Amino acid sequence: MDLERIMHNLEKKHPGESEYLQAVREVLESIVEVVNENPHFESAGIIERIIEPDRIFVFKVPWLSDDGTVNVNLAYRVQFNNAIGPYKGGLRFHPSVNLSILKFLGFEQVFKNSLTTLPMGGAKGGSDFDPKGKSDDEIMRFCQSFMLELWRVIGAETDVPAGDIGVGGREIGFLYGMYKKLAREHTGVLTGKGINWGGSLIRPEATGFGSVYFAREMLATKGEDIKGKTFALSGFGNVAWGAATKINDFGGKVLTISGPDGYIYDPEGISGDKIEYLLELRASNQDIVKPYSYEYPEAKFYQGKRPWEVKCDVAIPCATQNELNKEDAENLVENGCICVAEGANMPSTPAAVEVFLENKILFGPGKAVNAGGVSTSGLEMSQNSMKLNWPAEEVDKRLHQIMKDIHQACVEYGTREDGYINYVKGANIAGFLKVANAMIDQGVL
Ligand code: NDP
Ligand code: 2IT
Repeated sequence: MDLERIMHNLEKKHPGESEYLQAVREVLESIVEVVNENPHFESAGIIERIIEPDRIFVFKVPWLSDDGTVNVNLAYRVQFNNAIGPYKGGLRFHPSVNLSILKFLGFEQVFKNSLTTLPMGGAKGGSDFDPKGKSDDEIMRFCQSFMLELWRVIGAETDVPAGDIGVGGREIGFLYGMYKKLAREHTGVLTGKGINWGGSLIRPEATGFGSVYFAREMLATKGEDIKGKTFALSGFGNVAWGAATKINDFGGKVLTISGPDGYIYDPEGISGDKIEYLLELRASNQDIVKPYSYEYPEAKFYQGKRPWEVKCDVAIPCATQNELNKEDAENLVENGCICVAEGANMPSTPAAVEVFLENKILFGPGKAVNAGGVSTSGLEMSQNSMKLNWPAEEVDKRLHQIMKDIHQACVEYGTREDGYINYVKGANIAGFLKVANAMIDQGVL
């Protein structure tokens, strides 16, 4: 496989799509040997086919503010690959959303979903709409207008969206309501639904819980445990909340959380009431991080800074892509961090990943670590198909087993001769093989 030629062609076709090109290069670098050992992948054009999405829908979303102003946002659905199951992946509402970001997320989702052991293809969608500061009515009107277009191209057996940044239970409710009205059916077309109308228990917690289950498996390879360890987390959204909760359950201490404006360092640990308090702030649409330091004077707010300067045993970035750079990685390693588990999608820059691998610390890439979210979405789809609900313990048990299985796949494909587990390679190879073999079976499409 001529990696540089493939990347050169892709860059020429999609100039400036930096996140997408970054994600493709990372996967191709990991699988180059496997592709070279399997010439039938090359002769079937698997690489050229797997790096481009099947199709992309782009549409405008007009909506009315409470004061009567007309607004127009841009929205997308990237259907990347459905070789192993219906397209599946979240929707992101954030002002930074563009095609490059959604293509990178859709591409990552293909391999992540393959790792989950469940039959799901990869997709991603969203809009440059900013939910911050909007009223519930405005969010509802936006979601309804968004679904007025999207409903034509999704379906329970075709393409099943879910949440991501800026899309949680409230947004899924409004989106689902509109879909149901248009399609005249009550079906598992979205995941992350409310518990009384088709949702699964544990789905809200699943990405964070799964990330901690995965980190626990990583630590166990070194004879280490979560109990007594200190954790630096970024973000305080859905993923960080679930992770913080589970770290506390396992006896770890969460030292930091962050927002776009800075981070909080709480030397006494963020647990119990403090997590509840953050949930309250979040629900009130306020700036979520700073007020914490007023409520809990033992904590300090560091304006404009990122949590990676704090001494910790384990770091779990849970905010957004490229939020942890080379310097941050060097800081973490220097301060004795032994494990970095990516709760977010692609939060570490390529240079940061290199630092982790060179220093042989445990490094888990997002597509393995945060796969618990979409796995539990897959479990929600199973429950919808069977028209029944599993109890929380059942879902959690399955989630836990899936995370163990993903870890095992990474160990199988990523263990080097010197015994170091390269989870990046392991996850990419394991995820790739299943999709590539399915594509071979199904012919050139
Ligand atoms: P949320 O919208 O619930 O939370 C996002 C968090 O990141 C918030 O704390 C937000 O702060 C912060 N944030 C957003 N943009 C930035 C930025 N530019 N700089 C610093 N902080 C920022 O999203 P999720 O928790 O769902 O998603 C977080 C990450 O996890 C994303 O990478 C997502 O793709 C990934 N992920 C999510 C899954 C899920 O099931 N939800 C599954 C797998 C991965 P604020 O609110 O102040 O803006
Ligand atoms: O990045 C992700 O895996 C998600 N946002 C969850 C996708 C899903 O379909 O549950």
